[in-house]
Amino acid sequence: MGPDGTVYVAFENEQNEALWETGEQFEDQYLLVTSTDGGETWSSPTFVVGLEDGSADYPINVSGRQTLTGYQLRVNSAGNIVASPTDGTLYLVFADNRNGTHDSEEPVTNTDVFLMISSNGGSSWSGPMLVDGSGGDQWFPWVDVDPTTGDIGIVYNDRGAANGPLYNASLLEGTPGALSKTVVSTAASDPTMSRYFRAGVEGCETCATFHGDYINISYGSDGVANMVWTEMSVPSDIEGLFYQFITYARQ
Ligand SMILES: [Ca+2]
Ligand SMILES: [Ca+2]
Ligand SMILES: [Ca+2]
Repeated sequence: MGPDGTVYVAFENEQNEALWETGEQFEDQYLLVTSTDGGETWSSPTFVVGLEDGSADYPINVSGRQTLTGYQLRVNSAGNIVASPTDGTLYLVFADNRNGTHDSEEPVTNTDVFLMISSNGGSSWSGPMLVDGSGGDQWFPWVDVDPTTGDIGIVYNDRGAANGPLYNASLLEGTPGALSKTVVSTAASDPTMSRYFRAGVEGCETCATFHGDYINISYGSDGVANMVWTEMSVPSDIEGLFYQFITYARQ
């Protein structure tokens, strides 16, 4: 909700076939609807951005869901929208595989986090701005605005420079184009050695098919970022496998 009370809802759908590459069975776009009367009535949807997250853009896991290379976790491209409480600027984040091997029979992920910005209530947008283009996967982004400064924070899962077994929860803070990154997880997660949701497929027997959808950041009135994410770093009752815990941090 913007400082003038306008409500903004962003959502994905698969219906814009003009964005699909040859052979796609689905591919998402982000749309926006707004309400200026507290949700009594809503605008028609307007286009924000097309995504590279279709049926030929990600590997498929044992459950028939999109996943990341070397993992079995179900993932998707979704992020969120937030309106700055200080000046009403809209920020929308998502992650997709436009910088990986996509529209292929054998997609290889290098998903990245992107930011869309609107300074006129969603009438027009700038972006996608690449905010973390590291060579491994970055996914499940969430953005919020620090009400004391107007700066943004984006939390997301992060495999870093290359796609090994481990990932962390990372945080970008600052202004668009001048974001600084810190790792907020206490220890790296290993979703290939999971106590729960084990895929049971050859070469990835103990890979988790689910790691929680999604992770989140919310700034308090004190300007501190409150963050939650799923962490798979704590040894479980089965040797070598890790629990899935909900982890919280303030920064
Ligand atoms: Ca496309
Ligand atoms: Ca595609
Ligand atoms: Ca990446």
